Order: sequence, then C-alpha cells, then structure tokens
Amino acid sequence: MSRLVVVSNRVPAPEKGGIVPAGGLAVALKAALEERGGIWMGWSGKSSGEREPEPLNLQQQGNITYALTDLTDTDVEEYYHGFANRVLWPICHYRLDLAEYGRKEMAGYFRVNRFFAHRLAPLIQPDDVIWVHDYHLIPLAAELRQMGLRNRIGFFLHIPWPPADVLFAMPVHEEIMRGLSHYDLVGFQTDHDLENFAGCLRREGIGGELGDGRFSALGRVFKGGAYSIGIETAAFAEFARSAERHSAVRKARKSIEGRQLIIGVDRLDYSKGITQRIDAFERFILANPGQTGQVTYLQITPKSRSEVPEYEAMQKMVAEQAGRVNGALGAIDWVPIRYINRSIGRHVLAGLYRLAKVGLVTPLRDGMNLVAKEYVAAQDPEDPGVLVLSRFAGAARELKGALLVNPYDVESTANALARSLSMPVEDRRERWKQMMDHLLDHDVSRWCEDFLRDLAAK
Ligand code: ADQ
Repeated sequence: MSRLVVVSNRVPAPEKGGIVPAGGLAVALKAALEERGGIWMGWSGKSSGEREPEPLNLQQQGNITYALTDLTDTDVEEYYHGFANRVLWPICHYRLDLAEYGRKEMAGYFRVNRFFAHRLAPLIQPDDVIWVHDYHLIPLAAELRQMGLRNRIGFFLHIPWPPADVLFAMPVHEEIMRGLSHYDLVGFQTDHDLENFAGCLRREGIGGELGDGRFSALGRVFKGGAYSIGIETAAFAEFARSAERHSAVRKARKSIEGRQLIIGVDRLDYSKGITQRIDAFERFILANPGQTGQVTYLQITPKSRSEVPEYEAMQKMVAEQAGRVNGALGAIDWVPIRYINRSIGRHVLAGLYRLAKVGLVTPLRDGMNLVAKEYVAAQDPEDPGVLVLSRFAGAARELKGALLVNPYDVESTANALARSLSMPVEDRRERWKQMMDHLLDHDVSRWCEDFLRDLAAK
C-alpha cells in the first residue's frame, strides 16, 4: 500500500505521549496514516517574525512523521488572515458583502502555497499518495506539479462551494479553478457543492463534465465527487452513554433543575447564524408564554479567529444580544439563555448533547456541520431529543429525520422549537433511528476510505 501524505493548514501536532487531540477528522486521518505510514504536513501555528522560517520541524510518532513549518508575520497576515479568511471563507459561505480583496493578500496566498510545495517536495517518494485539505491550500497541487511531481494528489474542500454568480465576484476565481484542475480527485461535501463547481466551469466556458465523475477543464482531466464527512459515530455514542461519570455533566443536569434544555454549539463565526438563532429563541418564548421558566437555552461558543476584528465585534454583539434577551425575558429564578465562550472536552460535550431535548443547529451556510451529527449520535435511543437543522447545512442532505428550517426565517425556527419540545416519543425515536442508522453506516472512517479508494483508482 502506498504511503499517505496529508497536508492541511494546521496539523494536530502530536503531544507528549503521542496523543493527537480528539476530534473526528484528526482521529480518522491519524488512523489512515498509521495504517499506511506517512507524513502530516502543515503550518505550526507559529510565526517566525520577519525571519525566514527554520527548516521543517520533523517529529516521528510510530508510523507517522509530523512535518511542521512556521510562517513569517507577513505570510500569516496575507495568506491566512488575508486571502483565506477574508476572501475565500466569506465567498464560499455566500457572503459577497464581507469579502475584502487586496492584491497583496492574493499574491501572499499563492506565495505561501509555493513555499509549502518547496518544503514538502523533498519528502515525497514517487508512489506516495498526497491528500490536501481545505481552502487554504487549493493551489498546492499546481505548485507540486510544476516541480515535476507525478503522484496521485487529491483535494477535499471542507466548506461549501458557491454558485457561479457568487464565485465570480472574486477576482482570481479562474486561478482558483485552475488550481483545482491539477488534482486527480477533488472532493466536496455534498452533491450541491459538486453541481455548483460543475456550473462554474460551464459558465466560464473553461470545462465541463465528461460523465462518470470526470471533468475536463483548462486542458486537464480529473475526477470530482461528493464525500460527506462523518463523525466517529460509535465512539461518540459511547462517550455520551458514559458521560454521567463526569462531574461537569452531573452539575449541568442539576443546574437545569428539570427544565427542558435546548443546546447550540458552534465556533463563533458569522456563518453559524447565532444571532438569528437567539432571535428565534426569543420569538419562541414570546409566542409560547407557557414556556416561560420551563426551558434553558445553552449556547456554547468558543471564540475563533479572535485576532480578526470582525470576529471580536461579533463576540461583543452576541454577548450583548443574549444579555438583552435575558434582561427582557428572565426572572429572578430563571436565566433563559446561558452563553458560554469556552471549549469543552468531547466527553462532557457528548453528555450535554444527551441532556438536551433539542439540538439547535441553524447555520446560514455550512459545508457539513459536525455538531448536528454529534448531537444525534449522543442521544438516548429510548428518549432521544430532536434535531432542528438548517436546510443550508451540508448535513441536511443526509439527516432527513431532523426538523429542517430556514434560519433566515426566524419564525419558522421558533415554530420548529415549539414542535420539537412537544413531539411524542414514538415520533422522536423513529426520526432518531433513521438518522443514527445512517451515521453508523457513514462514519468518518468510511469517508476516509471512500475518498482514498477513489483517489487511488485511475
Ligand atoms: P467547522 O466550521 O469548525 O468545520 P463543524 O463541522 O461544526 O464546524 O465542527 C466543529 C467541531 O468543533 C465539532 O466537532 C464540535 O464538537 C467542535 N466544537 C464546537 N464548539 C465547541 C466547544 N465549545 N467545545 C468543544 N468543541 C467544540 C469545517 C466546516 C464544516 C465541516 C467541518 C468538517 O465549516 O462545515 O463540517 O469543517 O469538514
């Protein structure tokens, strides 16, 4: 079996004792790397100031070599904060209004991809299979090809791929599509993303589908497919079953005092629809006064990218909004919304999902959304909660037992909350079982195997 080389912007670097931080993606990729032997390369998350970064920091753990590089301050600013997070992220989440183009940032993005390629290429053996992850590294294959590499190279996009009218607002869209054409296999989260990609090629007149999952574009032929990422379903269900061992979960149960719990868990990001969700909760209480004092909405939102000013502003806005709703609706003995800005360990998180009668997952746009899948996996089969899910999350293509909502339509989300909290147990069980069977069958290991099988096939 060929060696596997994974490249991602950030690498879950091995900690003391060789333990990789938990999380489905890290666990699945680590298992694939261990089985085949290989390399995981990416940015260390550290800056070298304005000095040229030191040579790759190589750390061997069993069968896996972790290869980490620092970046200069300018690289971090232009490649990471600049083009990746201020252009590609908003564009791929359909937010033309938030994209900030700058020639410097675009050049920095391509420059850092070349830098990654130059550092990676000397480590590559002729029959290694290379798997590149996410929007930070789209041009990497083109750079590696330029250096003469003929290996199989695959790419997986974790975020959505937008329709042509959105993508073409980005000045370098053709270079980005050209970048993808240098892979042997390009994977998207859903069939909708794949259709959007095909539509972009057609509209620009630079390529199209050949059938059988093959595309021809810009003089190259490559494969494209939809590979919906999963979670480590069985393991996560087990975390949830045994979560009462953790005092944090027992304390949470006690503190909700028999009230029904609604849970939201997201990184703080405008794509996650947190403000619309708080509005929907407020609307739900106002429309159902009998629920006053009967429910608690727990929103767990660790800060992300807090060095980016827009994210800092959002943090303030969400905190103020939750405070305003609590002030308006709360009582001496009832805090309607509990808003927490911390990361929570996966075992405790699983336990909190299981305590919650409703999983409220309402992104405005999301590649997949693993929280939706984790919520389902964590439920008690005898008394499962209800998933309220945005139709604009990739997960909505699979989780048909959820109550699907349009997150922009605050009233529909409020109605779905009311419906969830009064849903009979037989109905809940039936919906849950359908989703759980699917998640057991389509877990993250299968996602990994499916992608690598198709990448290997000529
Ligand atoms: P993200 O945008 O990060 O991922 P998501 O899929 O929801 O979004 O994954 C978030 C992960 O972080 C989940 O595993 C969740 O449990 C965890 N998490 C969130 N808040 C947490 C907290 N407070 N404490 C601990 N853990 C927390 C991108 C795309 C998604 C796509 C994934 C995977 O944007 O659409 O599903 O990649 O491909």
